[in-house]
Amino acid sequence: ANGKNEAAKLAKIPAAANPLANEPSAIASNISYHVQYSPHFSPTKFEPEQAFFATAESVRDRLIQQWNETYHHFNKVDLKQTYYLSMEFLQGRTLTNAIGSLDIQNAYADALNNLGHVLEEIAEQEKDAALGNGGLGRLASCFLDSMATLNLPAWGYGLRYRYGLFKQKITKQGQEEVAEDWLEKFSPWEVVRHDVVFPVRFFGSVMVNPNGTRKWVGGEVVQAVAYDIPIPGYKTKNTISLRLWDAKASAEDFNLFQFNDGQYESAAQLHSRAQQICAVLYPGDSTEEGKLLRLKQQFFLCSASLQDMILRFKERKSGRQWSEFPSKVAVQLNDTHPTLAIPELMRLLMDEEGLGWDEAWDITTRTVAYTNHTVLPEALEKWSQAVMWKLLPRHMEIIEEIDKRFIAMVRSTRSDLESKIPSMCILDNNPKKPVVRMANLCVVSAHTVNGVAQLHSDILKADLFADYVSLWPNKLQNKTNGITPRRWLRFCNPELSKIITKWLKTDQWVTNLDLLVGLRQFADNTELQAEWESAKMASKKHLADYIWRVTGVTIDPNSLFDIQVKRIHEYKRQLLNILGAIYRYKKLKEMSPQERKKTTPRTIMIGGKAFATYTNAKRIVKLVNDVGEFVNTDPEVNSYLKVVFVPNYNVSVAELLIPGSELSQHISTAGMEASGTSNMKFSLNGCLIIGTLDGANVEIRQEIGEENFFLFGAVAEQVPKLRKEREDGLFKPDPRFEEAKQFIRSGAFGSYDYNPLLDSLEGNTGYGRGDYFLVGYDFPSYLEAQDRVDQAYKDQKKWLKMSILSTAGSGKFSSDRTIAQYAKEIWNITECRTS
Ligand code: NBG
Repeated sequence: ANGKNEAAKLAKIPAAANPLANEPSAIASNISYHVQYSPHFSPTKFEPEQAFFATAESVRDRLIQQWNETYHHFNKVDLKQTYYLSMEFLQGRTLTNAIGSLDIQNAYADALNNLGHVLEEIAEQEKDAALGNGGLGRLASCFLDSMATLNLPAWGYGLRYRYGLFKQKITKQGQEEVAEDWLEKFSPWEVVRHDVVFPVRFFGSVMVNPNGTRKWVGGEVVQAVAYDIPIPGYKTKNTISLRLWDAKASAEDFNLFQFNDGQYESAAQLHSRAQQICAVLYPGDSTEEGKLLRLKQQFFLCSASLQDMILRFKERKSGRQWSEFPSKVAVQLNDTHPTLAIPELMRLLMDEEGLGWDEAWDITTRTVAYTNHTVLPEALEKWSQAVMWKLLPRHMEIIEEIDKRFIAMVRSTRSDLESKIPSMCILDNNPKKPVVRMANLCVVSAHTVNGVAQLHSDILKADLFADYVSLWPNKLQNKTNGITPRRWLRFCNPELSKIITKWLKTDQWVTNLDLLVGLRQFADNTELQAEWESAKMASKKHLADYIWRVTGVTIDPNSLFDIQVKRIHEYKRQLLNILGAIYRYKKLKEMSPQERKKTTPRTIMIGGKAFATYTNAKRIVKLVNDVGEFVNTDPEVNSYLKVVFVPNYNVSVAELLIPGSELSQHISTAGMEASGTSNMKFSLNGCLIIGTLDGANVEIRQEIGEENFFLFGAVAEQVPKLRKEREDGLFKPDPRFEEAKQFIRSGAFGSYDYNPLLDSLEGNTGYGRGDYFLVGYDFPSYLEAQDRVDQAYKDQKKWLKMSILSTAGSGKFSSDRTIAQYAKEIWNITECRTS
């Protein structure tokens, strides 16, 4: 279908009696209304892009109705509400998810057909909203989906970055970063709230009032403006909000005098400074960048969100006691990025509302909870005290006082912890580099701290936060991550979903994922296996088409599709994968044609973005591309092995890759990946995992059964000892490892200098001496696990059974389960259904 120049025809569509009805004719009329009366393009065209915006606006009309009702209902019932504070939300596209949640896919598909378009094509017009880096941001988005679906009174709060995560271009030099303009035209999903505006101050000084109370004054004040995005629950009226703050200066900040004097830039200086705040998403994911601006962003999010919560608390019922606050408001800090919510809530309660320290502290600590997402030391935020004093002088006073009181409390109640105080307290006063340790501030102030998978929480307990656990034995909890089964199975893999519904005789699994276990009894059933296989094959073909379109590489849908997609990081060990691929190539070359025919053909796909200044990560991207070019053009082996770098990995690309995957790699050094969440997505879609005992892999393996998981590698407890042995020169590398490295050093993949990367596997890595991530140690067991994969794939019946059992065992990893646990065990909130 082609809707070229059909805009004129749209005008002839009769207006529906109820344009919000869900019949295709009403939908078509609603879409046509938007083309004519909220036109964003010249009036003659109705091509896919215009059709997307008009369609999205018609969906938004439907959402707004439910959304308003939900808001009024929450307001009236006035239950305790959760506010999920996150510097990142990786929403991806919205259209398919929204009409799927409203359960009107078919009507929309029909309506668009009548208008000369195909729904899937229209959906692909949408740009991803990539306001996040990776797992942490995507988790926040999955959580919103579950909060809405579970009818929980909960909202997300974040920032409206003008430019989200960069777009990755692959050139001869490797990765190139390009700004991703998700707001280039506009986003049909956001609604600006001109009446929701709060002032946020930076810099300035602290004034002492005659009565001894203190007030933060002066500095510069920026306005935070709310942009709301509706988050529909699945097949429920409840539609909650993701509130994103944008920064703007007020009219008084525009210096008309200077402007008239021709000093245009300085006249608008405050305006451009305000604009900088939400200009770009800062790289999270284990880097230390951006300092002052990043700190400004963090405070901006915290201050605006808390002012909004406090206003709502007051408005919902006038004259109520402050002591009620923690029974109406739960604040969840997504990692340490929004830690400033703690001193900001203290400040607002004391300096603006007139409460005393003890009451403010009691309220704050009963309101705030903190999730830790990493044990990597470089990702544990530490802010320079000097920078903090400058930007947030009043907050530094408050942080000092929290620290002083904490130390006094430990001294008076737990003299046995005296020697631990220097590492437990908040301010690190090392004269060389005095810093505020944000994780410590969180643990000291939050009522609950949680890790994101059992192993990770155990490591936090035993290691990073061990002394706090001895002080507060019940503060630390585990909440194993989850993913939304709507986006990550129901909508991205409709083929497989249909089969599941058929065999379970219900589609209730979409909101009760534990029901998937009902597939276990059919895992051997040849009829199910045949259906399963053909769904997988269809997805593989679809994926092969995509790969051809974006890379020009032809891949064979009959080969084993083996995928590793995630941010490029040394601890995630994409290097282990590519070294394994190189070794496989070398063995294939040594074989006779007859021998080769007996091997299992493989297509290895690797994708992910490297942070712009992370040199080794960028070298890895380049290496994968070079290996691909070399292997894929070798006619002797390229029907048995292909290596493809999938460019610009993002949420939408994931939705395409995951259904077509058969094996996926989750191969981090044990103890380093806090949880991982793509492992859950792959497993849910019947993809087998090759992996280490790390993060949520441990629990996935437990749930789907050891025999359905290709395990290899050192376990977390061994790691320190192995690192020590490596440092002491006691490690004897396997000859296969040496052979693969040597092949790269020989220059087989071109003239690029890979020596620094290879040296990180031997000498000094900057992390400590020698192969810190233990690629060498794990290499032999990795190859052996890969042999088991090849063997298993030869027996397709067995493979299909394992695949079915993977899906059947994935029920636990629904974010509905995770969120229900947060709601009950941390937030103490209950359902609030809009009828
Ligand atoms: C990441 C971890 C992942 C985890 C996600 C979501 C950060 C700081 N942490 O293992 O690396 O799955 O958080 O919890 O981005």
